[in-house]
Amino acid sequence: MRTLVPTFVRIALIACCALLFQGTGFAQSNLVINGGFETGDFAGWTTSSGCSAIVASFGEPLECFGGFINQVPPHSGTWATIFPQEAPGTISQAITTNPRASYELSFWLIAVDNGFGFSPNSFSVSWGGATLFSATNIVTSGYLEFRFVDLVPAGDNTVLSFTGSDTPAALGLDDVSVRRKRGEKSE
Ligand SMILES: [Ca+2]
Repeated sequence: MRTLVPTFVRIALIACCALLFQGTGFAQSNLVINGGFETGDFAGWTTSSGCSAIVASFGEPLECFGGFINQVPPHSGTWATIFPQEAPGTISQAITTNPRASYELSFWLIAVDNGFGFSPNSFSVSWGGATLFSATNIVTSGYLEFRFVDLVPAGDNTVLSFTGSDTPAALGLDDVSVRRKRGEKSE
């Protein structure tokens, strides 16, 4: 279930929907803690992946990963999460959710080849244990936005989880947001 959409279509959709959201009051606060990783670490997130998932800044050495210079830029700010190893890394966060509401998830993903090629790599995202998107050998020329709407929560908490691997270079993940849709019944 890929949601890759040409850039011009995305821009048009975002412009269109930004106006709609403005009109309907859709935009709610981001429920993800440290969704842009700007603490410089995994504050708010859970990970046990060692060097398979790292919060990194562009051009800095990865002490956790042999001192290689990080070639993955952030989407915004200074920091992003990278998945630089053949062994998959996973990060997750339990989002406080209202069982009667619905939610929108957005994040940005990039594949960097460092001159060594993109493949093999893998990436997946799950919401409440259900896989929303999974792909291998992803190729990008820059950050792509992924957006999932009308997500049903698993309960009072819904676990959002990302898993990535990249053998020749790295995948980058940044600006993760989960927003509640306005208009549902209050609890
Ligand atoms: Ca960031």
